[in-house]
Amino acid sequence: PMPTLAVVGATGAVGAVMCDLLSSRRNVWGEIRVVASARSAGRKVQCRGEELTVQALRPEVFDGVDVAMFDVPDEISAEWAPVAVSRGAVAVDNSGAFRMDRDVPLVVPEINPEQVRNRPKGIIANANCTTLAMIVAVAPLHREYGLRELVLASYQAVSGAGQVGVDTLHDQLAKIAGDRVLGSRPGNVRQAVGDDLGPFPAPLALNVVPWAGSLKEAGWSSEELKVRNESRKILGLPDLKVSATCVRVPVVTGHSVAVHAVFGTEVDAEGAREALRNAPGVILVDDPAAGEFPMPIDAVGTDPSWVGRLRRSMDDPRALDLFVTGDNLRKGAALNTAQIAELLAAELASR
Ligand code: 2RA
Repeated sequence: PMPTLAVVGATGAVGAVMCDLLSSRRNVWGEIRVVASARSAGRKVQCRGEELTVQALRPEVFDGVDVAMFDVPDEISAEWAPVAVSRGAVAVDNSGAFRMDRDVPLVVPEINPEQVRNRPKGIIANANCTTLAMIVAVAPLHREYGLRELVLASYQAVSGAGQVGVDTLHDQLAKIAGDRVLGSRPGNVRQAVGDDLGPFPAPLALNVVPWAGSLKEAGWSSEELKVRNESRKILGLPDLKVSATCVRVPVVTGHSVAVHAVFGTEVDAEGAREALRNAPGVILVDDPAAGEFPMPIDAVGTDPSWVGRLRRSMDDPRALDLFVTGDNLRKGAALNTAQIAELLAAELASR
């Protein structure tokens, strides 16, 4: 029999993309159960051409489930992933609750697929969307040259903050449309947008906001620490130097990262391009003369990390500069989770 899958958080921004993906990827699942909070129970969701009824999150919903995916906030995952495991499922968690737990592997199938089998808690974690977009492109360069340091700035889309982030940006754009004075005087965008900033600390329309997540020690944001800690864990480089500045931009979907990567050996741009051309999950889009760069408007709705603007540093023969864009809801969330779940389905099938 084909394994049974539960999708927890099926009605959220990532859950909706997950249902799309499950409808378009090679089908490895028997029954699919869609699960959400009691508030969403009874709603209908389209998946694999079937209309599925959303079930409320409760322990019994995991009975008979082989793999349970969680696309829910940290505290819901922290409570419910162990419940799913206790009912016999393997949990694949897209929240931040377990990523840095020593007994939970942090898996990116293009990079460390073997880690799925190393799951003493029955839980496998999916990385943060910003880490994922970048790491798929950085890993092949690490294999080639030996990574020592990452200095990066992100350009993160509003859907990283969920559907409420998308609604907030579109509401703000509607409020400012047509007023050609906005953006030319201090404060006038703030006035036009009003007090409702949604999940963001400042207006996103006509602006960039150098902040994502919550305040942590010494002025770092939670998002910046995630990129550092998760990159180290995924690459198996506990001492990797990472300096990240995470920035929110008025883009609906598609996180981008400008990366300065320092390696242990000298690099050459053509060799790096060749490594990226051969890397799984990467598409090289690097023809500035033709106006071809990785950009969210092109990467949205696609699977790979788009990489371009690749240059060898002018001042350090061991460093590369590059720009990466990936769909934060797909590779950054639902797709990576689906790929991990498919590795588990293959493992179950081989038993
Ligand atoms: C964001 N990385 O973009 C977060 C979501 N997980 O807000």
